[in-house]
Amino acid sequence: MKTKSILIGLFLIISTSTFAQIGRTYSDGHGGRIFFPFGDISFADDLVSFNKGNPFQAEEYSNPHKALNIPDNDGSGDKNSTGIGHGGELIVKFTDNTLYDIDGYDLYVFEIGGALEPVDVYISKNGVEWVSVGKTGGGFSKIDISEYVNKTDVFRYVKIVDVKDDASGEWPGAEIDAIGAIGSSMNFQLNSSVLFKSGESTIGDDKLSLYKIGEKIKNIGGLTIIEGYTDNVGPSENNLHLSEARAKTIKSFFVDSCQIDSNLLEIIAYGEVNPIDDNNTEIGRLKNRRVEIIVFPKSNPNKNDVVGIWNIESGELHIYRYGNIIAGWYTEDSGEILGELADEHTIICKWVENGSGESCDESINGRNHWGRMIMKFNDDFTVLTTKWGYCASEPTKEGWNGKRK
Ligand SMILES: [Ca+2]
Ligand SMILES: [Ca+2]
Ligand SMILES: [Ca+2]
Repeated sequence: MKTKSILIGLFLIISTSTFAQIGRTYSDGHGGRIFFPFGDISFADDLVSFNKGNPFQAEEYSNPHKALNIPDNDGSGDKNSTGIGHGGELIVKFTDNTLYDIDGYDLYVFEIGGALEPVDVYISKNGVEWVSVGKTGGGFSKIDISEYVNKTDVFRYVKIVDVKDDASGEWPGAEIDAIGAIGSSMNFQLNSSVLFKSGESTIGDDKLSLYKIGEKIKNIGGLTIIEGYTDNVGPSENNLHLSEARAKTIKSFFVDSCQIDSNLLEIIAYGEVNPIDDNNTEIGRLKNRRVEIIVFPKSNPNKNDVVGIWNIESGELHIYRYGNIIAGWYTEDSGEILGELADEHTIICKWVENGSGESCDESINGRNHWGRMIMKFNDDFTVLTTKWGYCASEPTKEGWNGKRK
């Protein structure tokens, strides 16, 4: 009985708060799916610039905004991608996340089309100085930035340059659907005018946004960097000190008012460098006076684990894990698994797919076929048994079981 109420409690948490932001897998366009620990926020958000190549595709297939946000090319005639053209250059920016080096691959370029034209990839902290991190192409779109960067560096910009491959076929140049950071932090940008009085470093009355961010930091549980920035009015030395004092104040708030471990909070004072807008205008200066908070996920990889490939009756099930976040996919009907680790041997999740015996009124990730599921693993993680249901009903059906591949 006690177990049941705990399970119901977890379902409520999953269905109301975490689905929008927990990790999930996305179709790689070639029959598999790629796991992004932070889900939808992991992808590039803003267009910085686009220089079309020559020749380039028809205007309607060269809209650079189609390379932003989550991968959404569904293989139909409507191209949700950007044909950058021969030698074309696309620069995008992450705003609610940043890219950093994790173990393994860090960056994924979703390129579509049969030819998979190669592109050179560069990353930057500030949009000015660029680091070359290699090339994608030939069906290989993952990039590991580890040999080019320091472990602690965070990057906000990605530049993609088409390498003018001769064998690019009917459509010249690479077609980019999305650009995502597998190694992704979660970022918050707070305007100093909301947090502080002009020129001061004490927090004003409106603390709600800080409390909310504090909650997220506690849920995510990893290292958090608090960055202070100012505009360029006044001596740069003063601006540096002000940005440092403000970052320290935010850190103290998280420690004292949100009970966050101070060892997990670092501050960096930037002063007037790395402006995000024009310091020659009032609105630009307002935007540049800011605090940025970068939250890294806490990773706890575990050898004996639910993570891996499982043979189930209808094909394969792939399970990924980041902390207690569980995401996966299965080969049948392009299925997705979204959930959390309830204990070492139990996953509470939802399955989501293109077709099933019942269609639900509500949709998840744009799909109406889904249901609740509980996965149980045996002691040595070799056998998986599940209970599942349709839509929001109790997961009581049996028979979707598996063995580790
Ligand atoms: Ca993003
Ligand atoms: Ca890496
Ligand atoms: Ca797209």
